[in-house]
Amino acid sequence: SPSCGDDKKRRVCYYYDPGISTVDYGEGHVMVPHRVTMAHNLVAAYGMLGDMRRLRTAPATAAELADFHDEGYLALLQDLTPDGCGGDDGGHLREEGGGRGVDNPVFDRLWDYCLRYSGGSLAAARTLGSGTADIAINWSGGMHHACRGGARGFCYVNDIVLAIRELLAHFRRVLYVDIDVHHGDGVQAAFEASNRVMTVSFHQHGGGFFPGSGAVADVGKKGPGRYCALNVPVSVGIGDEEYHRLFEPIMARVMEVFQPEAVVLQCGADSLAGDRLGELNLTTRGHAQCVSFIRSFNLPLLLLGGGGYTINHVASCWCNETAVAIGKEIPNDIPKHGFDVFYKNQEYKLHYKLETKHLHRNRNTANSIDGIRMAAMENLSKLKL
Ligand code: ZL4
Ligand code: CA
Ligand code: ZN
Repeated sequence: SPSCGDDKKRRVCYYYDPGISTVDYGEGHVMVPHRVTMAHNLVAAYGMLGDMRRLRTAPATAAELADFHDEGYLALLQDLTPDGCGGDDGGHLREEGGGRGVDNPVFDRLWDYCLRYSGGSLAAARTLGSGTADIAINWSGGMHHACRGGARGFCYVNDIVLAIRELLAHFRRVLYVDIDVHHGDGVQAAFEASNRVMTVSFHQHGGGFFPGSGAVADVGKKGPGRYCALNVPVSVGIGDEEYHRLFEPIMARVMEVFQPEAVVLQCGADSLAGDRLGELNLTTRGHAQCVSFIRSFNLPLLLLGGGGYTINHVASCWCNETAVAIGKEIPNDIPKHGFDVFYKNQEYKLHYKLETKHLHRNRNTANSIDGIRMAAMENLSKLKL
């Protein structure tokens, strides 16, 4: 079956900065920036680089980051060193709200890493704004938890907020869709007061799962931006079919009522089955179906990465979604490309299969899915622009 919703080609612009490939969050940390390089190597091995435009990506500047972030926080971030200067508790960055944790370590070249992944998302947004591409891709972006004044959930700079603010200079209304397994809290918070940005997050919710916000009743603060935040919480073990019984009708209605002029899709791959952190059961096809469904609306589209902690799955997922963006069929057999060893335990197939014992028992029911869909539709019916 085809991996994309329609055969029509799109002009795709692809941003990859090799400077992120050796960034290391530290011993044993679950976030591995090298997964983006793995995805890139797969994209190249499948011969897709010739199907996309590639522009030189300059790292962002501190001034560009200051468009959203607090100057004091940026000064701290820029001066941090792994030895602890400017840090707080032996090499970890204080979270906004005062929490201290191992989630946001201070590592070598942290500032440079932030400038590079943000530079990619900003360049991608500018290309869409100029109208010279239909789809722009930056798999190293999608850091949806970062706050104005602090790091949170492995995210230091919120490249998504920066990219959306750039898009707002060109488009009347921007839709943000987040299929990462975690709630897109940082992006929601940044635009809660605005009716020019609608944020929609699908996420695992309940049982203390991070960050804990994003109940279906969470529709944003009182004011003009109310109901421009939509949350679709699901329980452990949801699979493709049930996910799309939510995703497609809800997103079709969002398109009708919000009428966006551009869309940002955060493609966090931690919603895939077998992720180290997420506990959902999506396949690479089910995940990519979100991309092809959003693509079918034919609006300027920014595709970003995000979470994803079983790195061979992440690379397979984003490589396949690059093919979906282009509108190209690619074979399931991973080409020999010198990095094949990473894909041995998925038998060198792009669309990996997991044994049932590696899946999470589905805690969603037909009734719970219908209930969430109806509650989300009810929230959407209250959106008046
Ligand atoms: C780790 O193994 O739920 C960090 C983080 C580092 C290495 C060694 C330390 C071991 C899992 C996570 C101790 C780990 C304890 N190391 C982590 C409340 C928490 C405090 C920290 O996909 N402990 C915090 C953040 C979430 C919490 C998820 C998702 C980002 C995104 C977009 C962010 N934080 C409890 C957890 C490990 C680690 C192993 C970890 N952290 C799992 N979940 C969290 O949405 C990019
Ligand atoms: Ca999400
Ligand atoms: Zn995540």
